[in-house]
Amino acid sequence: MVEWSESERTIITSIFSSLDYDDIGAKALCRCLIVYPWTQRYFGGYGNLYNATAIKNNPLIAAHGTKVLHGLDRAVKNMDDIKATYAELSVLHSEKLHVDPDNFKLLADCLTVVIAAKMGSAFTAEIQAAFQKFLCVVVSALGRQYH
Ligand code: HEG
Repeated sequence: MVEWSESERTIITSIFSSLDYDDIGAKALCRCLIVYPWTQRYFGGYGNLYNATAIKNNPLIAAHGTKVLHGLDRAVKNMDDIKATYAELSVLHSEKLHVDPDNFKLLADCLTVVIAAKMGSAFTAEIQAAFQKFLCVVVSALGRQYH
């Protein structure tokens, strides 16, 4: 069981309460698809992913980025049981979507970079530590149902 301090809980809740889901979600997913191009293979039905410009202008990718970020809301609301919260989503990514679980960490890191860029100097070491801890638990939970 993961232990959260009050200050970690406050940091995570406050990051998500002031988040622009459309902007950050799209930027994080775009960054992942551009920096780690092999992650594009799961989005074959999403139209033009030919280069960075095409990816950034693709409305289906932007919408999916928003959806993924809203997927994280559930972890924020259930910080004490992220594992169970994501059991079903993990099964979906494993058995139906066949997403390699290594990719969860890549997307999580892209999200950290995008949030850090947005927050600038407000993204202190303490905030970074709490945020990366949170994403680490999410990544682990999403990978739980793989076998
Ligand atoms: Mg996944 C669907 C969340 C990483 C590829 N992802 C979804 C859905 C959610 C979600 C909430 C919708 C599920 C549904 O329709 O019931 N994804 C989610 C999170 C994270 C993640 C929270 C990690 C932080 N996903 C991820 C990664 C890839 C991926 C790294 C591939 C590189 N997700 C993926 C695909 C779909 C979803 C291909 C189906 C999209 C579709 O149906 O159009």
